[in-house]
Amino acid sequence: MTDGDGVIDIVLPDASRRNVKALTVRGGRFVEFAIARHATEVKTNILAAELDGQPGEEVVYGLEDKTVVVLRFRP
Ligand SMILES: [Ca+2]
Repeated sequence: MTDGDGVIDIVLPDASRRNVKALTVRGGRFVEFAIARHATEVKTNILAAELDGQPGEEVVYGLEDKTVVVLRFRP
């Protein structure tokens, strides 16, 4: 995923699958810059795609309770 700053970021669930973390690389290290906390587990793959026509990809995934989540990141 890219939020438009030119650095490729990583979005992934944590071990509980209820929190989705966004990581970027700064100074040669992974740095967590955002977290989305949910009451139920992430059930689907996590996809990055351009959805809104604004700079930076959006991230889409589904939860166990059938909620579809769209995250927007801005640099
Ligand atoms: Ca976008």
